[in-house]
Amino acid sequence: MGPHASTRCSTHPGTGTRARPSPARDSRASGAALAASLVLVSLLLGGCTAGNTATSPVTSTPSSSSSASPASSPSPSSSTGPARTAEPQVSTVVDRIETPWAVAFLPDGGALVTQRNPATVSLVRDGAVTEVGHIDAARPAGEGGLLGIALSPTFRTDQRVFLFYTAAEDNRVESFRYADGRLTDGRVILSGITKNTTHNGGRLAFGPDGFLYIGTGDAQDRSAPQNRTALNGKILRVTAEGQPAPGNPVPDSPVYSYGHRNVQGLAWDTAGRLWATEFGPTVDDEVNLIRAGGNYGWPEVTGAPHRSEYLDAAVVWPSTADSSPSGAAIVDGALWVGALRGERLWQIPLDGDRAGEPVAHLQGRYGRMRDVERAPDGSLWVLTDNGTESAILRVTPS
Ligand SMILES: [Ca+2]
Repeated sequence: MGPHASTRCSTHPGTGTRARPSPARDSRASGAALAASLVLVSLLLGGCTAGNTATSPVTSTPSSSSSASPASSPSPSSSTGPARTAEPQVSTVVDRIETPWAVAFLPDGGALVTQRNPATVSLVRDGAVTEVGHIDAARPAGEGGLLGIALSPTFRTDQRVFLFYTAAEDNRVESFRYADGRLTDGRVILSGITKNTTHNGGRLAFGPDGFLYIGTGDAQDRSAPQNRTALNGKILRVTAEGQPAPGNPVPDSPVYSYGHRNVQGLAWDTAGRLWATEFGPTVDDEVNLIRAGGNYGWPEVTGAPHRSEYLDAAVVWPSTADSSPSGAAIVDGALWVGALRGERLWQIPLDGDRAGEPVAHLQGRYGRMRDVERAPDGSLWVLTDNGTESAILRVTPS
């Protein structure tokens, strides 16, 4: 199948490729387990039971010239830290759904949810889940499959929906028309993003500038993120037709920022600043404040090493066992981040271009969290990632 083969969308469940229903695991599981073990060892050696700074997230200003030092905060499970907020209220929207990965809200109040492994797009309305399309060209494997979704900023007039998925040859973005409960008229707008069983990126979001931003991963090619002509290890910025957006740092290139390992979340604040989450290796999960043309360091550096040639992360989790930050959304002046391995919802207060100390919510109560999106009513929808037993939650910050 050629890279631009059209994708047939079916409204019939059961057609096309089906993936194993078993829950997928992060490729970093063993490494993170090792890191957790090391932390445990350090705890035992240190003889401490609280105030474990080794696993506490730290924040830094994005400027490498800053003198900001890591916060010596207590562990997130401690109740003595500053600026704690009450646990948010949680209700269940969908109590059982297979591998939901991303959600986009329709103007009519429904929501479209991608499901990675069955490669289906489903309509969620009033708690009911109805399949509206199957991406036959998707080839789910490992962390790949049907991933991100974004609605056109002019959806009311053009009905276009954008999907990121892993195909036979590559990762790609295809737009469809969604009307009358069906996806039709598939048009591949960007292909040739290298795929792998891990590090596929996959997040899609339209920015306040009306252009489509695409988070990609390094697909285990460590040369790609620092190669400014490669599509992997980047945040890309393109038009709805997949062309490089005007004003990109390098003319006629879709690359917006580089040096990323595996971008998973994209969210803009009210001032138009873009914040992005990214998986670290076994250390240094990151939240980054994204600047056009910025180099975020991978694979040369991680975290916030204050090196002049790289932009520091705004938030660093030294242990990926605490986070593995995935989807993100901004509500009430805070960045809310769903954690996969961390199995919690992180609230990160934002103050201009500074990120405050992350606060953990719902730890261990709902399993892994894959996506967080702001719903039209101002609540957060959280998509959990527990294989066939995943759920969609409605979370209302207190
Ligand atoms: Ca980085």
